[in-house]
Amino acid sequence: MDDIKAKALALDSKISQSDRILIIASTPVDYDCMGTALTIKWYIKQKYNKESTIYLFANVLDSAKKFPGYEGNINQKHPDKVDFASYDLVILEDGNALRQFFTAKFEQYSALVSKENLWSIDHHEAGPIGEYIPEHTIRLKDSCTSKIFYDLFIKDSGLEITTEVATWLYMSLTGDTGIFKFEIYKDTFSYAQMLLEKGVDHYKAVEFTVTKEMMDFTAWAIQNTTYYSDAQCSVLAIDNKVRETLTETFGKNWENNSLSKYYENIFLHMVEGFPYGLIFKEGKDDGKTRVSWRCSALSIVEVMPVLRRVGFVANGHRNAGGGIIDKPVAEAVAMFIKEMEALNQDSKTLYTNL
Ligand SMILES: [Mn+2]
Repeated sequence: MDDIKAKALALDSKISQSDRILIIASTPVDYDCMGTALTIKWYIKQKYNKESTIYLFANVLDSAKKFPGYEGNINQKHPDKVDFASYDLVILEDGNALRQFFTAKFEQYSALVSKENLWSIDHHEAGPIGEYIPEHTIRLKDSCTSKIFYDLFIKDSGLEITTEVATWLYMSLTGDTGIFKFEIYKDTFSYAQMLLEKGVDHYKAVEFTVTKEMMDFTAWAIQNTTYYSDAQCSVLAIDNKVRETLTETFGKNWENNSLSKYYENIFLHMVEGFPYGLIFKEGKDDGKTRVSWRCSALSIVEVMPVLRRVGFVANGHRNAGGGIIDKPVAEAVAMFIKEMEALNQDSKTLYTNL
């Protein structure tokens, strides 16, 4: 913790010395990366009276663009259009891999920022960024990245957060905890209480509805899920043939609309006996397979190391994350399931029975 505080002080002093500051929000875009970016920008303005720029290099859903403060503050860019070397401070927030900030061509783009000028704030498991810039990585296990920023930078700064800032922080928190379902720590509720006292409207902040299309997709996905009992996994596998069916049913844009989000929220790891839920999807043109997973907080096996063992590059939290492998879907699923079955044979069960 002292080490973390020392790093926070060092970043604060870097902010005070910098004139061109860039904040990059992580991919996939969510309330936490947006709320954190806006809060950092607000802090830099309030404390140092300096402007800063927020970029993200990812698809942003229309629903995400409704995040308060998005318009006019958060800019969707192509990294080719950014003069990375012209910034004297670049802050990466809410992700542990360079790929989440600098796209698949992260080696090319991240090389344009000197390590001296690159900082990271994050609440995920340890990842490549921690190895790349260990002295500049502020990483703690907590509910969301914006809370880490609040605790280390704002809380004792004397700055008074407005209702708008509190709303960003609250939406970050409720977004990343699934409205207080997971990633709960001893101080999560006192923090939420403090934000409510700043005037946050809870119901507005957590308002969430699903489009009919997303609900239809959810029904399709549940029906097309495969259950692997011995591996205690449920798997939705989307290869290029399935993709064609989906395009016929839901139109060309089904992928950009992130139709699987609601399936992820309500289904993955919820079926008794299947505490590990995964979606494997083959890339349209590259033949690579992407995976995303959710598992029960009572699960015993950590999915990320298992995925890495079978060849995935995987990142995220213990109980939710994503990865990629240069293999077709069927092969990737088979390798993963085999590994999980072997673990189950050793331990008889892969989760804590209540
Ligand atoms: Mn987060």
